[in-house]
Amino acid sequence: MIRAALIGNPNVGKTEIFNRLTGLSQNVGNFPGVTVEKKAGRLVHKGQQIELVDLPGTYSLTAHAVDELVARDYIVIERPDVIVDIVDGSNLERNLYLTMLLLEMDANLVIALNRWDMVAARDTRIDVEKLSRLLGCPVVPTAAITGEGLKELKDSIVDVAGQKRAEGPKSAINYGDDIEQLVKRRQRTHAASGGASEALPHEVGARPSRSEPKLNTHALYPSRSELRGITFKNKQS
Ligand SMILES: Nc1nc2c(ncn2[C@@H]2O[C@H](COP(=O)(O)OP(=O)(O)OP(=O)(O)O)[C@@H](O)[C@H]2O)c(=O)[nH]1
Ligand SMILES: [Mg+2]
Repeated sequence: MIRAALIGNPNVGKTEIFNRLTGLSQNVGNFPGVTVEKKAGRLVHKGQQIELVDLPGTYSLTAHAVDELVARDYIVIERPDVIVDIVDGSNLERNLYLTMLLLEMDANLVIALNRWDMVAARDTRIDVEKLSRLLGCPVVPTAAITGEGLKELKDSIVDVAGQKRAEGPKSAINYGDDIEQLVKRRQRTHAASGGASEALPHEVGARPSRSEPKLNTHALYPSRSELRGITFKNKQS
């Protein structure tokens, strides 16, 4: 059984995708301790049972609002095998903020680049391959309203679930020189105190490990300015 969760900003098409993937095999309840509706459903793909949860729409994972708290707790505590991050392709940069937070939490990600029908109708194109390479996870263009790309999305969920999870955090985001230097300084203090000082933001969601207090802050991922290079004007128009 693969346990997967759908996450994304509000109104990006999570429920539309959830309904299309799970059809009628859904049940509705509440997340524990809160009156936030929890929709769970099942599907079978390539002979694999997949349990899918539709998380509340959220811009962030700071847990300041109840929806953020529910989404964050689900990821940290339940640790689903795959997190499907539904990104509104017609509003890419704003949506990628949550993606960055998920990468920081070392989530096993598949990205659905939804509203692809709207992206396709514009004079801007998205370099999907480059985005996938930069983020280090599969990126699947989808149009939930037509069903386009949903088979490929299911393929990616099964593929990613089958990949062996890396031990500990595998990546961190490059925030630019100033912040990276600050983080490095904090890491040194953190290591010197035997990992006893308060947790760094990078560690939220990471499994605590006393023997390995150092964090990987190498620039495996691009800065925001680099990410801007993945959309480009369509020359034909
Ligand atoms: N054009 C287009 N519209 C879409 C697509 N996917 C979803 N929508 C529309 O976007 C609106 C929001 O879809 P939902 O599935 O309710 O979005 P959600 O992410 O579940 O929203 P919240 O649960 O409120 O966070 C609906 O009107 C959908 O019909 C898509 O791929 N293309
Ligand atoms: Mg919804």
